[in-house]
Amino acid sequence: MIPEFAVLGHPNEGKSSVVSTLTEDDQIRVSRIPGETLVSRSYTVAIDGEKLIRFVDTPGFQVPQQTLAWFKKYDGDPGQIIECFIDTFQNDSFYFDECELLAPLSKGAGIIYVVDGSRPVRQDDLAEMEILRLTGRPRMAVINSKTNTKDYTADWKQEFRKQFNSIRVFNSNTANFMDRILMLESLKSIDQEWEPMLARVIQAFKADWQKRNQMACNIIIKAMEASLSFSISKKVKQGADPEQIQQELTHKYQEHIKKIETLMFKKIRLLFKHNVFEYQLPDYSILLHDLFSKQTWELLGLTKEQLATAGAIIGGTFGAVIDTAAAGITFGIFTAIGSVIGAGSAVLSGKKMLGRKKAGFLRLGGDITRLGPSKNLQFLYVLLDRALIYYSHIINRPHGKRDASVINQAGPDGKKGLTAGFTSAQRSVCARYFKATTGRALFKGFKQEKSLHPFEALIESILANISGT
Ligand SMILES: Nc1nc2c(ncn2[C@@H]2O[C@H](COP(=O)(O)OP(=O)(O)OP(=O)(O)O)[C@@H](O)[C@H]2O)c(=O)[nH]1
Ligand SMILES: [Mg+2]
Repeated sequence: MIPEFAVLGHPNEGKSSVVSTLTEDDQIRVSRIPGETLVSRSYTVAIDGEKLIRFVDTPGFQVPQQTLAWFKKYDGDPGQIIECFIDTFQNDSFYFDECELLAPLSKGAGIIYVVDGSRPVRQDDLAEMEILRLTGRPRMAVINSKTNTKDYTADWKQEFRKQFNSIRVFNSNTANFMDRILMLESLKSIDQEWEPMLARVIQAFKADWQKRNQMACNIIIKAMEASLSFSISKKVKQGADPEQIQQELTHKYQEHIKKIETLMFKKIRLLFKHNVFEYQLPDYSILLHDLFSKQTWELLGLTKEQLATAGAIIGGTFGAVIDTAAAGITFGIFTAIGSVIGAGSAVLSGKKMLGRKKAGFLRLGGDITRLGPSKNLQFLYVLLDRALIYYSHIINRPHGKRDASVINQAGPDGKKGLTAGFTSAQRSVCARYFKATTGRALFKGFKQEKSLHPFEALIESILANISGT
C-alpha cells in the first residue's frame, strides 16, 4: 500500500498541471480548454523501481449542486456514501464526471482540491467543498493561481478553513523541487496514518535529487573535459591558402564543441525528466546566443578590452588565426578560444615536440596544423556558466508548465554568469583543472586526477546551491 491522492476540482483549474508537476511527468495533457481530462488516471512516482506515491488526475466537477443535493439527502452509512453514490449513478450520463472523479476516493485516496486563486469563490465551489467534506476523506486544499492580475487567496483560505485539514499555496507553473517537498510535508498532516509513509517518500525524493545532481555534475564535467581538450588537425599541402585552412579548422572546431554542449544540455534535460518537450529558452536567455558569439563572451566574462583585441584580429568571430608573421608555415596561438598550434606530426603522435618558439608558438614540423586544445581559461568559465544556466532553467521548470506565453519571467541569466562571483580559491580550482585537462590532451603523461576532485566538489556544491538543497 502506498499513499494515494486524488486531485479534484472545477474544470480548467489546473488539476492536471498540478499532477504533472508533482509527478514530474510532462506527458500528462494540460489544456487551456476546459474538459481536457475526461477520465480519472493514476500516476505513480517510482524511484529505482520502487513505487512510492500515487496521484490521480480526474475530470472536473460538472454538476456539483445536484450532487450535493443527493449527498445531503443521503442517510445511509456515512462510510459508504461514495460507493452508494456511484452505485446509484454509474449508468447515468448526467453524473458521469462526478462518478469518475469520486471513484478514487472510494478506493482509499486522500483529496487534493485545486482551485485557481486568481478568481473569486463561487457557489459551485462551495458545493464542491461541501461534497468533499461529506465524503469524510482526509483532504487538503491547494491554491494554484493561474494569473497574478487578481488575488483572492485570502477569500479562498477563509472558506477552506471550514472544510479542509490543510491548506497550501502551490503554483504548478512555478513550483520547484523544494516546493514539491513542502507539499508532501503538508500532506503528512492531513492524516496521521500516512505520516510514516510520506516521511519515507520525502526521504526517497531527497536522495533521488541528490543522485541526480551528482549525475548532472558528471555530465557537465565530461562535456567540459571533451571541449577543453578537443583539438583538430589538418595536413597542409604545399601552396595551400592558410586563411582557408584556418577558417575550415575554426568552423570544425566550433561545430564540434557546440555539438558537445547540445548533447550535454539534452542529457541534463532528460535527467530531470523533461522528455516530451524541447525546452524552450526564455527570450532573455544568454543561451540563445551561439556559444562562440561575441555576445556570449561579452556577457560571460571577456572584458571590453579583450573583446576589442580579439575582434580586431579575427573580425568579430572567435577562433584561431594563423600567424602569418612567422616565417614559413608557422602557426601562432590565438588566445580567445582555441588556438592554432603549429604542431608537427611528432607532437601529435605524442613522441617528441619540435622546437618551441616564444610563448604560445610551436614550430611546425612541416605539414600539419592543429587547432586546440584551448589555451584560454576564460573558455572554461564560459562553458561552465552556460552549463549552470541551462541546469538552472531545467530544474526550475515545472513539468506542468506548458504555455510558452508565460515563460518569460525573471530567471537565472544575468549579465555575467555565476562564475564571475567565484572566490579566488574557486578560481584556482578551475585554473588547475583547466591546466591539467588541456595539458593532458597534449601530453599523455600529464596527471589530471588531483585537480579533478576539487573541481567536481566545486560543481556539486554549486548544483546543490542552485537547487536549494
Ligand atoms: N499561468 C498558469 N497557468 C496555469 C496554471 N495551472 C494551470 N494553468 C493553465 O490552465 C489551463 C488548465 O490547466 P489544466 O491543468 O489542464 O486544468 P485541469 O483542471 O486539469 O482542466 P480539466 O482537465 O479540463 O478539468 C492550462 O492552459 C494550463 O496551462 C498556473 O499555475 N499558472
Ligand atoms: Mg485536466
